[in-house]
Amino acid sequence: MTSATTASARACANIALVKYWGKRSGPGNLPAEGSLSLTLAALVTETTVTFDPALAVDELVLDGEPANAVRTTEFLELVRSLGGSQARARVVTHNKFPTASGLASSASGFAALAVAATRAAGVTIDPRALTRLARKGSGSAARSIFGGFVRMHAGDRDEDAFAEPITSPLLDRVRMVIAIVGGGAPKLHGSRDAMDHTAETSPLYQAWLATVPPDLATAEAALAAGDLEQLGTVAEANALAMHATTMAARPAVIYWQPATLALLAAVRTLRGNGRAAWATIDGGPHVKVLTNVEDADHVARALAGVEGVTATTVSMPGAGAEVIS
Ligand code: 2P0
Repeated sequence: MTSATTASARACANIALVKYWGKRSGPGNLPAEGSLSLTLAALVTETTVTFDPALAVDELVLDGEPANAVRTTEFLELVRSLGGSQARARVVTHNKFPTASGLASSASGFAALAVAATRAAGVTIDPRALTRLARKGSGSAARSIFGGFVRMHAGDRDEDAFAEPITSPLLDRVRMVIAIVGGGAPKLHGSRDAMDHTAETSPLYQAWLATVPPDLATAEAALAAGDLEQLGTVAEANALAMHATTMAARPAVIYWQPATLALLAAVRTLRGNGRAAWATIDGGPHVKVLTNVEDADHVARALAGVEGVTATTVSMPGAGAEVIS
């Protein structure tokens, strides 16, 4: 019997500026359209994977507690199919987030798992293939393989549905303020089920899909030109279109709380006062605000004063997923 092999990895979550919301049918967790994101230094997951011939089943420990390993095992089966270790694995993962709820932990989680598991299994894999592997764990995880601005391609086939980094003069200047909306309500709708439900029942879904390619083109042009206003404007509009689509699903999927709307109003006020501030919202009530290094602290203070906001964090762009031991 061979001995246990282990590796640890760190990955940052990412926030989409042009959202992924809807899958193509069939295997491989293929997105219906592309997406574009910013990886964030403030949202870090660290994961250690140990392939151990003494284990009978895969085990998952999430933030110190034993957790359901079904999705982890599905993912580890993909790693084992790449020809490295065939042993079961113990996965110990920790989200080092300022708060635990609804902050893209599946993106950082599956990116860190992809890096740690392939390394621990002894599988050699190039970065693009690693993004495709991470995508099969969670669509947004493909983007967390890279730091900074990242473009996910929907492609026509499995091989074409990968993520790649995008260079931009904005990378040094951009910041994201994360405003956490409290209330303690657990997330009502997991993203995976909610996007399938939206695709099946929302009369706005086809219009949403038609919105994404031109929004991607606008966002990429803004990144190339270093135009934060253009990037922020399209990001806010794209997020609101995604949420309009989910709200029109039957029955509706509504992620917002009263503080979410209050934050959107505060962001408009900040812009009216000449500040750089554009909002985006994911599968939860929190609001993330794209801003620049000059305005980040002012924006964070303003958002902290909105009723219902329990915490704010200013994040720099984060690095790509990497092995840490
Ligand atoms: C995104 N979200 O682009 C969008 C916007 C949430 C809102 O990707 O089913 O957990 O695992 O592929 O990646 C969340 O969905 O979905 C997500 P799966 P995932 O960031």
